[in-house]
Amino acid sequence: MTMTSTRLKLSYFDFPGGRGEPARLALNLAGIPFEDYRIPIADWPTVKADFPYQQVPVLEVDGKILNQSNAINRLLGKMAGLYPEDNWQAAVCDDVMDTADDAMQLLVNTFFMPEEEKQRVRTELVAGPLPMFLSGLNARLLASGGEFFCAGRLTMADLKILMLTRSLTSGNLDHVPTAIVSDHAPDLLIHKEHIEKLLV
Ligand SMILES: N[C@@H](CCC(=O)N[C@@H](CS)C(=O)NCC(=O)O)C(=O)O
Repeated sequence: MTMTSTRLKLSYFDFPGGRGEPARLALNLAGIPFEDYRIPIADWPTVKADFPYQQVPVLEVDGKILNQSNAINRLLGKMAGLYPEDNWQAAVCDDVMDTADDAMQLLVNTFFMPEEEKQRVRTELVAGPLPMFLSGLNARLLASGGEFFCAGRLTMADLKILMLTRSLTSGNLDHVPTAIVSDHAPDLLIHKEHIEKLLV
């Protein structure tokens, strides 16, 4: 697939996080032109049925549809030079991306809970499952040298983890203390600041 002949359209919600933002960041970092369809949340009920699984992100490549954020991340990561060429490093990149999704999904499951249940479930998550994922990811980062998650350079894995640490430190998640990252994964906080600087 040559970049010059490829028309790309990425559809995702209009906020700097979640499952679609790493793909947007990768395309922007590599200077690859694409149609950046940022769906206003208010429009979602109207446009949802236009997507094959009624979910986003969705990537169109010369009119062909690709679903699933990490399939999109792998394809665009390869096009952008942000996916490891070495098989083992690529597998580590996949491991980290999927783990970021598993950790974030715990919180996504609470988004539409009634307030009392949300508080109870999030308090339980903060007491066990989230620190477990964070300390595991912290160890993963240190095992690969502490700067990047794999291949000794910026990859899609770093962009995925940035979405997790951005979200957890944002203060937008009631009942989740923003210090959860510094308390359980101090190196992930340093990683966040380091990766944010590479994006500007
Ligand atoms: N496994 C899918 C999950 C996609 C997904 O859950 N997308 C969410 C946004 S992050 C969505 O479209 N939510 C709106 C809805 O389900 O109505 C992926 O990784 O792309």
